[in-house]
Amino acid sequence: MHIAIVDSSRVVLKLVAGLLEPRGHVLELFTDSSAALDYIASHPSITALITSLEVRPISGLELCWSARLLGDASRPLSIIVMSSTRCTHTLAEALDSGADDFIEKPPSAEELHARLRAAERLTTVQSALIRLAETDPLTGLMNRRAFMARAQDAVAHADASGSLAAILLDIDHFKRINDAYGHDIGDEAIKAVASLISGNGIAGRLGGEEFALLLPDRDLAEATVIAERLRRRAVAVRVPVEAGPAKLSCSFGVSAWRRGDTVDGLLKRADVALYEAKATGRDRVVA
Ligand code: GH3
Ligand code: MG
Ligand code: MG
Ligand code: MG
Repeated sequence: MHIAIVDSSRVVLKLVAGLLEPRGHVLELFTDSSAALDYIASHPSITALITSLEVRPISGLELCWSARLLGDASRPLSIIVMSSTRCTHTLAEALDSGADDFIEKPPSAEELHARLRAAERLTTVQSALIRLAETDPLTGLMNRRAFMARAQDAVAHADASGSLAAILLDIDHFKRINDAYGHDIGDEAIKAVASLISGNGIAGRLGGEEFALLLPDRDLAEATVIAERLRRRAVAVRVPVEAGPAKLSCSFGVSAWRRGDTVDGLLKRADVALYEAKATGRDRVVA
């Protein structure tokens, strides 16, 4: 595990590190609790925090609380509090502040390893649940909720980088594919389109046979070129069915981020463009 360890004493840090390093854990040691919090906030690979309660400048309890709030439910992080007192009030306070577990200081090797194994079980389950909650089961793409969350980040990033483009696409006359070949072949068509767009940017399935693609650092012209390439590749898709391969096409709406834009604003313009692509004959890109 990638673990942050916080204690005001370098001697304690060294001792704990000496127990964990031989087990292959990657450690970040901090005497400053505020530096530890900054590090954890910017490094999602940290999945465990071991902290003493007696730390500065922010107290151990406050560190637990703040670390717990990072990314709320979408951030797997096991928090283990170390304290030289075994007072039940302190223990309860630590757990109420967001800690998952408590260990006496200095910890014994056996207990520390066992507590970390328990922590790892917890974060593994949590990561699996998060993946399930964010993934569209049919295509493996992000589902709408996960896509919208990522889109918020992408828009925030665009504020600094200056460019971001969005593509919305929808399979044309998809109902006819379902009607002609059945729902299972419809599903295969959806999967084929998903695999066309995955790897091109931040890709999500917004629902049914509608997908979204965010292209960080791309402008409208570049995104239009990408959409046009995807359109041609969609037309070349052949879903194998008994009655001859099923063909499909998609319509595309493209928009570019403008300063002050929200996710809704950006996607709304792509949606208007997509609507126009549908209204003017389908199998086309409108920017
Ligand atoms: P348009 O060109 O205007 O987009 O026409 P369309 O027929 O593609 O669009 P419409 O939105 O009217 O129909 C979408 C259909 O997609 C309706 C619904 O039954 C079907 N659908 C939605 N989700 C799934 C799915 O997961 N699998 C399959 N096979 N069909 C789905
Ligand atoms: Mg439709
Ligand atoms: Mg459609
Ligand atoms: Mg649709």
